Order: sequence, then structure tokens, then C-alpha cells
Amino acid sequence: MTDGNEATPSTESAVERAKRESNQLRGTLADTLADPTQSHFGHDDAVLLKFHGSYQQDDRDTRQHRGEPTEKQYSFMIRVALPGGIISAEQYLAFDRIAEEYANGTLRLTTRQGIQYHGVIKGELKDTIASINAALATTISACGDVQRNVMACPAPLNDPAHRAVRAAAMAMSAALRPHSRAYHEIWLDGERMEIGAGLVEEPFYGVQYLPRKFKSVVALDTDNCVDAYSHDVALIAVTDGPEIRGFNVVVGGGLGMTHNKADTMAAMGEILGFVAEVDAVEAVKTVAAIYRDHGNRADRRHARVKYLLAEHGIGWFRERFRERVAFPLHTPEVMPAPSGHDHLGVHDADDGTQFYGVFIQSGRIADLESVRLRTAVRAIVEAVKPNVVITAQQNLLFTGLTPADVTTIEAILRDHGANAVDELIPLRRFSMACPALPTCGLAVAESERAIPGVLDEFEAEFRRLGIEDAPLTVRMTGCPNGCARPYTADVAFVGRSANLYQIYVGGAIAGDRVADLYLDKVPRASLVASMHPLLTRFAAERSTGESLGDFYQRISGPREPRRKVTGREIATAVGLGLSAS
Ligand code: SRM
Ligand code: SF4
Repeated sequence: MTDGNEATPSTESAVERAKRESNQLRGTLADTLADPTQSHFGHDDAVLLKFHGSYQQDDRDTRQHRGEPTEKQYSFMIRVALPGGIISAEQYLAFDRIAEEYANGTLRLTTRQGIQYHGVIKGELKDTIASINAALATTISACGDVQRNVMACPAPLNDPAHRAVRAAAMAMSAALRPHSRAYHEIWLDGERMEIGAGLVEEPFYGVQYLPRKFKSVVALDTDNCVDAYSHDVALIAVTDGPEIRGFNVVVGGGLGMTHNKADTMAAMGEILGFVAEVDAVEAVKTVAAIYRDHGNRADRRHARVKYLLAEHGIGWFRERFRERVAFPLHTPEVMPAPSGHDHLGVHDADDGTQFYGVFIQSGRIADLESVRLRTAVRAIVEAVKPNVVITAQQNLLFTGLTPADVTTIEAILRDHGANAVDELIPLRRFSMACPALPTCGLAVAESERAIPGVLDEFEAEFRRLGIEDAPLTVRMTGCPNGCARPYTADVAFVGRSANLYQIYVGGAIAGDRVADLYLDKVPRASLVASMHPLLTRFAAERSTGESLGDFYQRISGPREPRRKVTGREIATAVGLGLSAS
């Protein structure tokens, strides 16, 4: 099985060839879909399927049976792109029904403010995607080598700055949406379009689309809850009270790494310059165009904007940018030190309403024996009819509420066994985990299924040391690709191989620096014990309100603010008598 990474003699990767030969994302998807004898799609169609919003997966738990490989149990993950994470009450209820009717009975809120379904069978792929469209949402460009779901600060505030942030996200989403009619033909029974005769279906993307995924976001200089510096391109609104002066444009952030590949890295974006609000969407499109024309199409491991910057530098990128635009790119505006909010709990909006943020562990809305969260969220949406916003930390906000609505929400959550936010210590409240096993084909270790136990053990240790009030983000992933943005967390556990993890320390809630690789190859059962010396020192020496990441940075000395961490960085726990195994 190929990972699509190898280059052909013409230095074009297998994925690039599949895209080029796909007839603008059609391939043989419709034929395979209609053929009940085929349990799954071949390599090229599986590549194309991603552009339509779906990944072909197989149940990793049943791959091996008593050590013997068994036939793969194929199913499909479907991702819904929701710019800014904003959905109506009606849409939420439709999404809930789809989870029951077609998927595994759960909704999975993603770290990019989208929704994923798992366990959809091939025979129901089409009906599922059609149902999502009937709910006035789409799966197109939720995955694939295009602009992904555009993120934006979820706070439902109506001051000009928050309105500008939401408007920019919607406009960016529309500006870079693929135009191929293949989506409508295959999933929505649209009429088949004959390509040729000079018809240009994708004026921006062309026949090969982008070299790889392209992630974009809009944040405020007062609130980086969307991890702007981890994106290929970010607009950061430079605020002036409730107004904005324009946007600083940040380019070249990205987190995916590969173990033992020193030339892969997690990197924070760098500031390209400042643009007026009216030029912001064109600025994002221009960054995408530079990436489209100069990105690496031979090796997908090096095909993100961050590698263009690593190779040519920000000065080169700025020159390419200025060559293409008719508007001015100004010197970056000074911004306050970044901070990040999770928007959970009860807050006053600025229009007389309130909003309420609910913590959802790893974004999984499911009914479990102890906590019946899916039923609770559905009951809340039916009773209160709020607007719903998904946050970048896999949580949900209910917006446009009266105080009586808040009382109703709290009662429903309590009745279904869910914790109120103020009952959670920061360690838990700011935690995130990626899905990993059993659905993710790239997972090498557990994440979503492991994090509840890991947090239980850490909470016990934190309480024993009296540091349960400490502000910190804890994130876990089943491999180094970085889906739960581990490298910007105070503490992260990154799957190394089955049951072994790397520990990263030193990121921040503000999301503006990359953590250090602190320890490597730590068994799952030893995660707490291996952190004990650092936590003990933190308990004894921390300053008031200091986060674990800030403390670690303070004791380990100064370093570059936006340094990169590579796939082979040597771990040394500074001043703690620990070293990498
Ligand atoms: Fe991701 C691939 C899940 C956000 C970096 N990601 C995957 C796949 C599709 C696995 C695959 O390729 O077969 C995972 C599906 C697992 C499953 O069973 O559902 C997957 N990624 C997720 C989600 C669901 C994690 C979550 O806990 O919510 C997030 C979906 C977001 C969305 O709605 O679009 C998700 N992925 C991210 C992020 C965070 C972000 O974007 O803010 C990152 C790091 C940022 C970045 O891109 O640099 C991320 N995912 C990756 C990578 C590494 C990319 C790279 O440049 O190296 C892969 C692997 C790949 O693309 O080949 C990947
Ligand atoms: Fe899969 Fe790795 Fe992403 Fe987790 S971080 S969802 S294991 S690709």
C-alpha cells in the first residue's frame, strides 16, 4: 500500500498524478459507489474522496485477529466544514439525526470547529452526504488539497471587531471553495458536466489543486483561542477598542511531523505584514496562490507553506506577495502579548443576551453509561433553540440566551450526568485529544480512548501536590501529525509506537510558541511518574498564576520565541536531572 508520498520519475507524487488524471475530482468514484460488490475504493479514488469530505478507514481493532491479519472492515469518516464553527439549532438537530441514522451514533467536534461522523458504510455514503447538504451544510473541501474549514474566534460578540473576524472567515471560505461540479454530480444527482471544449472548472485551483492541505484562520490580537500561529495563513485583527485597524497576516505555521525524519518540523507562523480590512481576503488568496505555484509537488512531507518559508525565508515570501497584489502590504502592527480563552461557562454577550460554553471531552458527543451527553445536547437545543458554535478546543457554545435558558441548560446537563465547567480543574477543562484508534489509519498509539484515564491519574497527582488550580493545556495525539495541536500545549503526549509516548512541555494557552520535546519513549503507565520531578519543582517554585509551560520556559532559560521543533530534536529536561531515554 502506498502512502502517496513517493515521486514518479517525473518527480510528481502519486497523489499529484491521481489529482491530475481525475477529471476534476471525478475519477471512477461514481462507478465504485454504485457497485455493491466493491467494499472499498482503490488508491486514486480514495485520494479524490477526501476532496469530497470523506476518508476511507478500517476498524483498527479488528485488523489483527490472534496475530493473523483478517479482511479489513471498511467504513468511512465524513467531515462537515463549518466556517467559524457556526450552526443553527435546526442544523444541529439534523446533524444529530444523521449520527443516529448513518454513523456510529456519535458526533465528533473537531479541533478546526467542524463535525466528523465515523463508521458510515459505503452503501450509505451518498445518503449521508446528501442529508448533510439537506441541512444546508457541506462536506466539500473539509478534507483534501484545498483550503480547509476556515476557523474564527467563536465568541458570539457583536462589536465591530468580532463581526469583522466572522465576516472575514465567511468571505475566505467562499473565495477558495472548489468549483468542480463533481460533488453535485456524485452525491447530489446533479447533471453530469462534459469537461473539455475550453471549459475551466477550477479557475483558481486548476487540475491539480494545491500541493497539500491549506489551513486558514481569523483571530483577534486580544484572543488567540484558535491557535493562529499554527496555520498556513492567519489573519489577526489588530484591535482599537471595539474596532479594528486591519489585519496582521501571519504565514507558515504548521504542526505535522514524522518520527525520525529530522527534516519535518512543527513551526509557528511568521508575520508577513499588515493589510487593510478591505484587502484581507485577497491577501489570503494571494498566499494560497504563492503556495499553489511554488509548493513542493514531489514530496508531500514537505508540501506545506512552512517548508517554503524554511527554504526561502519570509523576505522571499514577502517579495512574491508584493509582486502579485495591487494593494499595500504595510509593516506589521504592534500587538499585545497573545492570550487564549476557552469561552466556557456563562458569559454576557454585548447585545443583552448570554452565552454558555459546555466542555465536551475530546469533542465526542456520545451517550455513555455515566454521562448521556448526546441526549443532553439534543434536549438543550430542542428546549432552548439556541444558535450553536463549535470552539477550536472541541467544545460547544450555546448563544443568544436569556438567564432562564441558562438555568434550563444547567439543569439538563446535571440531569444527564455532565459536569458544570466550574467543577473541572484546568488540567481537564483545557484538555484535547485526537481520535486515533480505532478509526485513524495513521495512529500508532491510543489517544481519545486513553485520555480519560491519563487525566484521572494527573488530577490525582495535581491534587496531591496542591497544584490543581494551575492553568495549563494538556493535549494528546496518537501520532506526531499534531491533530490536537499538541506542540503548542503546556504538556502534550504524542504517540511514538503502541503504548509509548513522547512528552512535550513548554507551550502555552496563548498558542504562540512550540513546546520542547521533554522525554521520549515513555510507556503509557509511566506518564505521571516521569513528570513527577518537574511537577514537584513546579509546586515548590511557581509564581502566582504561572502556567506549567511558562514555568518550564523560565527555568530552562531564554530561547527564540518562534523556534521550530524538528522530528529528531534531542530531549533534555533542563535542570531536572532527567534525560531522554
Ligand atoms: Fe488531522 C490527518 C483528524 C486537525 C494535522 N487528521 C488526519 C486524519 C484524516 C488521518 C488520515 O489522514 O488518515 C485524521 C482522521 C482521524 C479520524 O479517525 O477521525 C485526522 N485532524 C483530525 C481531527 C478530527 C482531530 C480532532 O481531534 O479533532 C481534526 C479535524 C479538523 C477539521 O475539522 O478539519 C484534525 N490535523 C488537525 C490539525 C489541527 C489544526 O488544523 O488546527 C493538524 C495540525 C496542524 C497542521 O495541519 O499542521 C492536523 N492531520 C494532520 C496531519 C499532518 C499534516 C502535515 O502537514 O504533516 C495529517 C496527516 C496527513 O495529512 O497526511 C492529518
Ligand atoms: Fe490520527 Fe495522528 Fe491525527 Fe491523531 S494525530 S487523528 S493519530 S493522524
